[in-house]
Amino acid sequence: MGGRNNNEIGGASGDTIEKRGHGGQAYGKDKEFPDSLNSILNRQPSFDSLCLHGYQKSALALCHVPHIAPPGNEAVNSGQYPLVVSTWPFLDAVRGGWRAVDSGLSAVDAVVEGCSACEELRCDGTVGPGGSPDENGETTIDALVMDGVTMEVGAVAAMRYVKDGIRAARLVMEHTKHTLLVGEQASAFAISMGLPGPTNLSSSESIAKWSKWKENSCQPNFWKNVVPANGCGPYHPRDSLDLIEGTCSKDMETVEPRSSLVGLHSHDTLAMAAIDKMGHIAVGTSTNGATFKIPGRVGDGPITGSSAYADDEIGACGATGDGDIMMRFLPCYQVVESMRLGMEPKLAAKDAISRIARKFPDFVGAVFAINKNGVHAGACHGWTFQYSVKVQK
Ligand code: SD4
Repeated sequence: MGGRNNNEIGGASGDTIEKRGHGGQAYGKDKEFPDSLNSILNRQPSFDSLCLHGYQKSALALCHVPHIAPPGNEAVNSGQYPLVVSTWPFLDAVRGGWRAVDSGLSAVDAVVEGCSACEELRCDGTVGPGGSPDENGETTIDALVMDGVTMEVGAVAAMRYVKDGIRAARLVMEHTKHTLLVGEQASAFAISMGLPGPTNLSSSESIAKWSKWKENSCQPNFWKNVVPANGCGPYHPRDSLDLIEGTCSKDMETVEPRSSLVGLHSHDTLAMAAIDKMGHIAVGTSTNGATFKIPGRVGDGPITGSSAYADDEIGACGATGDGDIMMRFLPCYQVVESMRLGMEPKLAAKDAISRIARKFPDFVGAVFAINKNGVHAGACHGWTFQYSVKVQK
């Protein structure tokens, strides 16, 4: 899954692709969709207002993100709720969230149900158990939930042995005065509060992936300025004198572009936002984080304002991409605060991404933005991005 190459989402470079999921009818500039995308979109013909919005990497440094509102589809982007949005074509997650809001449950319930559906399905092999292994071959979970009514947040990071990331995050939010629990203590907390575990989060797929990476001399990896530069650890800081004298040439590291570490198929985050029937907003995230991360690494997934942010007064944002870079900029906080100052979602999304791209031109990432009326947009840098939206027909 993931569907992030140009072939999968259709051809017109730099144009937004939007498609209703009924009858295989394509709107907008891109009339033809490849079978892979059509089969996803047509799987549930009753979801005729579940849309995928695709933003393609362009030759420009910043993705070119026009939005084409096809005839008859204006309502989708002109503001409407209830509404559920997620990064990527995580359609089952969106359906899970939609069922909750549609039956009158809260926005928090919706993001928890939606993210949980993806964890159970192990979406993309990067959410829930059995996904992206770290350097030790272990799968861990980062997750967050935020209630835009109360501004309460619960999150877990680098959580081991418990597969239900978003439910653990909700337990933190609802049963503690903390915001973020980490590692084995987060697992112990989740289990003590009734979630199943301890569970081995590895799968045959994650172990196979890890073994292949080991065979490839542990490349690519997230180390820098260490020896050995191009092999497996244990690693040691490279002597700074060596650097000055240039005597390190025999162990010179190949500088990997960031996109080879976090790019196309190495990791994804499910970030989801929901507006319920009362107009209340919540966001949730769940991810295994970066594949082959250094054990102990926490990405942007459980960081408030980075992977997601919600404020009932304004709207919400969800993010995906190179969390190590993105968490330095709190792009989702930026998006919501820009909207507070009057920016439309589209401009706020573009602005947040371009702030990062100016400092890190090779970063890979994307955000979606929604305002409290349900107007939505996305922006990306360095890859092709799609987000999924479900509103009432
Ligand atoms: C991370 N941002 O841990 C997450 C992973 C991700 O698209 O979003 N990938 O860095």
